[in-house]
Amino acid sequence: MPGGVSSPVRAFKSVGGQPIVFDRVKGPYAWDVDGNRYIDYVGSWGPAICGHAHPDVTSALQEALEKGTSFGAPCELENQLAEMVINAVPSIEMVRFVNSGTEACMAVLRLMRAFTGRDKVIKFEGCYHGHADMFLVKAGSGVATLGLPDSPGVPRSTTANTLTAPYNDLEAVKELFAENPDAISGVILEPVVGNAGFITPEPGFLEGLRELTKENGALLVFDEVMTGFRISYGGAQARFGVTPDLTTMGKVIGGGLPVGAYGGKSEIMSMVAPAGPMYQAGTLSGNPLAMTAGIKTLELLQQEGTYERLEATTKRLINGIIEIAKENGLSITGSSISAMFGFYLCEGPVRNFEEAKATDTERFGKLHKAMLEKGVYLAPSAFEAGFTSLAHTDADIDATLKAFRESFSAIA
Ligand code: KE4
Repeated sequence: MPGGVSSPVRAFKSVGGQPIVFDRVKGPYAWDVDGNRYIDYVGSWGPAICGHAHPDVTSALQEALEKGTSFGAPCELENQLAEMVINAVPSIEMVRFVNSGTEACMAVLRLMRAFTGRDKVIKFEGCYHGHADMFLVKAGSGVATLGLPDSPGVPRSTTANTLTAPYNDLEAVKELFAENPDAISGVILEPVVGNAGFITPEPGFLEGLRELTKENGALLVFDEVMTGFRISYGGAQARFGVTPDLTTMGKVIGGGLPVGAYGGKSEIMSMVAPAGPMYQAGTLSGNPLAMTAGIKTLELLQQEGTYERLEATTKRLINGIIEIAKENGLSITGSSISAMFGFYLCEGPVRNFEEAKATDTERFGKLHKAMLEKGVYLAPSAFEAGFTSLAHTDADIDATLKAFRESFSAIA
């Protein structure tokens, strides 16, 4: 297996050392094959928002297993999850399930182009929309981590239609529209960036993009693969009150099984085959196991007080991290929204990918290793976000901050 992993960021390339091989996960914890326990702030990169292996999810899966794992035919469960997504996400009137966030973003780009008849798309430096060719331009996540601003094997012709702008820079987007009149199908972005570290939208940025796309007959697309059902039950769009035309989702809506989705206005989504001419398909899309895990996870998230709890837990964590780093004389800037957080080992503010690159990646590598030795598992890259869950208790946060105190003083 290339690099010994199934996904590059897991290889610890940017933090050094050997990756930890997991044996099992439960609640906020992961155990490696040597039996060491870690408090986990990756949560499988987002799906484990209710805690790993939640008993309600695993028992529902055991029941569903008896009825088979994949039908390749319509089943009630996909309609049930579709209804939950439609009822939760302001932009979504119709939704199509796929098997990963990458698939969802690939399909949504094809749909943007099909609906507008225009080929160009605007993305932002440091945002990651999966590994499809046309998005591998100044992408975030593992591409940033591995310093691969573009990837070999991606023809220039494919990325010629991908325009980029710095995150939080409305003027740059305005210029791109002026330079490419009637040629841009739309703008796609992470409404809260989790793939260049953690970057929040400046006040007015999302609203400005909503206006700019409308003025230019282009579509606004929120890639909520990471933020969906995490920033709030209705995603970042509900929390910030800005409704895009299309939305992609993944991670949480699969509850740990492979699910991606794209959805939006019926007028646009009805272009998707077989309702319309835009082709997209998938053998395992909407399979009953993945739908069951998604349904159960969203049911758990509907419980009273869920997002207040996630907000409080994560705020206490990030505020503690910043305070302790400063006590040790380290430069740090960081923030959190609901169950997502991030920090950079540099002076703030960090409003875009360029400013994020000021982070001290070498010192982050030392911190990551020190935290591992103290039983805390942080994302193995300075250009990823951190994830909390309903399973992280106050005691877990206290233990984590204790580990940060010891580690920051060791690396200061
Ligand atoms: P997947 O194809 O990995 O399911 O989703 C791609 C994707 C699309 N959009 C956003 C905003 C995403 O965050 C992702 C995937 N996120 C990374 C974490 N940075 C997945 C982890 C990995 O690549 O192993």
